[in-house]
Amino acid sequence: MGKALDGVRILDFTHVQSGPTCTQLLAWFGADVIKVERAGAGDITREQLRDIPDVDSLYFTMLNHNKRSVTIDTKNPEGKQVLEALIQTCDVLVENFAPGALDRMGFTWERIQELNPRMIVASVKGFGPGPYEDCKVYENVAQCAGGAASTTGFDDGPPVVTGAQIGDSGTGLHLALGIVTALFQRTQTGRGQRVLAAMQDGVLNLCRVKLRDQQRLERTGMMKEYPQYPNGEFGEAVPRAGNASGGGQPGWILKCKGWETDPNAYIYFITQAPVWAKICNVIGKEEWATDPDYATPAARLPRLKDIFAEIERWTMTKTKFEAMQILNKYDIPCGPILSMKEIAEEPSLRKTGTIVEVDHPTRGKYLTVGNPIKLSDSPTEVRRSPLLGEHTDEVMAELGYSPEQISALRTAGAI
Ligand code: CAO
Repeated sequence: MGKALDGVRILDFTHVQSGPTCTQLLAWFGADVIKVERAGAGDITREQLRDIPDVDSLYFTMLNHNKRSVTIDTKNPEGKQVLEALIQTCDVLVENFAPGALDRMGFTWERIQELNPRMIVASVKGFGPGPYEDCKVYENVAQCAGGAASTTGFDDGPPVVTGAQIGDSGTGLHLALGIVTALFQRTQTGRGQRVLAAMQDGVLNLCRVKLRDQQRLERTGMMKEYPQYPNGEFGEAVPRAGNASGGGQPGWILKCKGWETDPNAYIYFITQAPVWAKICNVIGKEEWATDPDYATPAARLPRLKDIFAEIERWTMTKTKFEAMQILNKYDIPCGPILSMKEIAEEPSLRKTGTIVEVDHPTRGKYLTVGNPIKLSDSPTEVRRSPLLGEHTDEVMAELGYSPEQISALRTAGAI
């Protein structure tokens, strides 16, 4: 079966996490992704957080599936010529260097346009134009500058960063959408364009509901579904809401059987209004279904702490999976807190290709997260990440270089 992006060639100049997640997605959709790396070193993540000496790290292998790797020294004049040949034959250049690095290499937007006016140049940067545009940025900087950290954690503690890589992988996703959109527009205009996804913007986009709450707070001085209500204080900015639900249906994380020893014996419980009577029945508080102090969502808001404490008395008598099974029977929305170990071992995720076992020539077998986006006509086959420079000769031959020319360029240190 063909793939959605068959025929699209990506010059992948990305490194670390944000850019590689974007190009990995494009590769999974069928694009030919040619990753350009420096000879001898490569993407810095190849050697970061290694669990096996001298073997590409999981950090690298899990972000670079289905790609080809070529080594080019793009600061060497002959290496630059090879890069120019690649620019002329690719559809998209994706990069996430520090601001200005591509220009310093001599590949300005104008120069790339001269070489290939159809080229789409897609960049991840930490910040968009403005006071911080020249700054280098990593994941947690973006989480802090994008509004995630100030709104995550508990009211009585410091700001907290989340384990979900919303700054890196989140921005990679945003960039991938920008690229396919630009490819679509190119079918009408015939022209390339620049695509920018700033990590601060990407994080803020994912924190949209908190900007909603900022404005609600400014208008009304309080937010009744926040744990600060009714007894705590609200300041000028959206406070940290602990585990409160971000939406209109109040929720909280509750202990389950075994919580004393298992750090993940918890369940997320949502007191969704349409199933309130069922919740009351399940926890043995039938009278709450009709009691005017509890019967309506508005009446419950000032009592949420007590309500969740009562529900927790019930969840503590069940394991998270037992609770999940019972609650689902009554359509009560809830979710067990799953550890990475439980997720890695979950058979249904293996079956759908969301967790995939991959074989690697030097590492052996390892688990990775497969393509979370499933296309019915473009299924994803996860192939191992390339070794450094594994495809240099192959790609050079495709560009028309003879074996003698390739060997001369290698001797000159250009590839
Ligand atoms: N041949 C020759 N030189 C190469 C090369 C190649 N194949 N590939 C890269 N280089 C050079 C670059 O040209 C650059 O050189 P100059 O600084 O002399 O212009 C240099 O390598 C390093 O690039 P960098 O500044 O991007 O790398 P860094 O490790 O110092 O910074 C990072 C890393 C991530 C902070 C920075 O790239 C950045 O801010 N990127 C944008 C935001 C981003 O994506 N952050 C998320 C990263 S994932 O957490």
